[in-house]
Amino acid sequence: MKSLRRSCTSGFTLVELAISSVVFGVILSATLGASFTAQNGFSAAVIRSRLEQRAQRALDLILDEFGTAGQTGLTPASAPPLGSFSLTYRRPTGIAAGAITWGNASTVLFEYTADEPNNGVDDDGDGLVDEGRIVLIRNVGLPTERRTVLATGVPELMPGELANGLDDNGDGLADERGLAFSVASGVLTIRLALGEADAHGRRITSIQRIAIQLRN
Ligand SMILES: [Ca+2]
Ligand SMILES: [Ca+2]
Ligand SMILES: [Ca+2]
Repeated sequence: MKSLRRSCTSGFTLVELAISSVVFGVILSATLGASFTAQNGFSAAVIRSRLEQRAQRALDLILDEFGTAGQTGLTPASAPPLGSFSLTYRRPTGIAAGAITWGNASTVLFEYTADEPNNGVDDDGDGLVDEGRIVLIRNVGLPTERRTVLATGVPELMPGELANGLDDNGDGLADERGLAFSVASGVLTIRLALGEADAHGRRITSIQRIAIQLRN
C-alpha cells in the first residue's frame, strides 16, 4: 500500500480508487435506502391520517343517526361475541291506543359494490380484496328511501380476523366485518376499519371504535 501511495502521490492509486468507489457506492445506496424508507414512512403516515379522518367523519354521521337511540327499536342488538354488519333503528314517536308508534327506519350497513363483488379477487385493482362500503339508508322501504355512502374501502373482515367462527384478533367479536355493531349492558359499540393500499401495494388500515350509552 505504502509503496503504491508513494509512487502516485498526485492522486488516487488504483486500489484507493477502487476502495473509494466501493465506499461511495455503499454510502450512496445507504442514503437512497434511508430516503426510500423515510418516504415510505411519510406516505404511510399520510394515508393513515387520511383514513383516520375519513373513519371519524363516517362515525360522526353514524352517531348523528344512532346517538340518541334507545335499546328498544334497535335491530339486531347483537351481544358479543356476535356482531352485526348492519344496524337498523326505528325511533319511537309516541303511544297510540296503548301501543308504541314508530318512526321511519334508518339502517347503516356494510355492502359489497358492483365493481368489487365478493369473489376473493381485487376486481377494481385498488390493492384491497372484496372491500365494501358503508351506506346509510333513511326511510327504509318507503318511496322516500334515501341512500348515502358514508365511507368506502371497508375491509370485509376486521384486520386479523378469519371467517372461522373464532375471535382471531381478540377484540371480543368473532368473524366481525370491517364495520361491526354490538350491544352489551346498554352500550352500543361500533367498530370501523378503513383500508387503502400505498404506492407499493401494502395495505394500510385504520381501526376506530366508539361506544354509545343507549337510552332506556
Ligand atoms: Ca372481489
Ligand atoms: Ca378492491
Ligand atoms: Ca374479532
